[in-house]
Order: sequence, then C-alpha cells, then structure tokens
Amino acid sequence: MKIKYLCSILVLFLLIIFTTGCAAPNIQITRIFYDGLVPRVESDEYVEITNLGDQPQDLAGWVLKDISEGYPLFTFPPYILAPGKSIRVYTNEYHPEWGGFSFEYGRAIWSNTEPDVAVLYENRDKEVSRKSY
Ligand SMILES: [Ca+2]
Ligand SMILES: [Ca+2]
Repeated sequence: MKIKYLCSILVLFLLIIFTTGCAAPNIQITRIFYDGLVPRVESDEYVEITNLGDQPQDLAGWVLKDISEGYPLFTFPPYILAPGKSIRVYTNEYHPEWGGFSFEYGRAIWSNTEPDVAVLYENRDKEVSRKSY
C-alpha cells in the first residue's frame, strides 16, 4: 500500500519535470553576420535570435550586448517571439520583416578580425545565450 502510494508520487513528480521541461522556452543567438557589406560602418551587420522552444516568449526588457567591449547594448521593447521564428538586431538598419530592431549604432559593432562575443540577457544579469564566430 505504502509502496503504491510512493510510486504514484514519483510518477507525478516525473510527469511535472517532463511537462515543464518540454514547455521551457529556448531562445538562442543563432547567427552573427559580422562582416557587413556596407563599407566601413557595416550598418547591415546583424545578430539573429531564434525561438528554438515550443512556447512564445515576450522579449520585453531583454538585453543584447557585445561583451567584448561591453557596448553597445540593445534593450528589447515588448515583442512576442513565436516558436520557430527568428528576429535580427541590425547594427544600424531597419528591417521590419525581421522585427525592425537596430542598435542604431553609427560604427561597425562586430569586429571582422578579432571575434566578439554577443550575449543575450533575460534581465539585468540572467544570461540566456552567448555566441561568437
Ligand atoms: Ca564587422
Ligand atoms: Ca565589438
């Protein structure tokens, strides 16, 4: 009787881990287009962020930063990133089809010679993803 009771608790526990595990958001930096085609300022550089999970994620307040120099940083406005979808944060271009995000930075951000590291934060210091190239 007691064993049966413990078993059902265990099954319930595993079920909770399984379901919450599956529903966890998985937002990743999937690409850094660092060698822009626009001469010198490379305004067409971008960082691509993809929702690899199966739940939509609101990016409001999330931060993307070049941690090699510590700047610039971009703070997301409220934006729901649907599962399987990608957005891009351009250095200084506006592409509404990719979410319309831009650092609005007048110089190249991502070094062509010494790879930088981009980090995505969920809030002030909770890191979600990092990528270099
Ligand atoms: Ca570059
Ligand atoms: Ca840089």
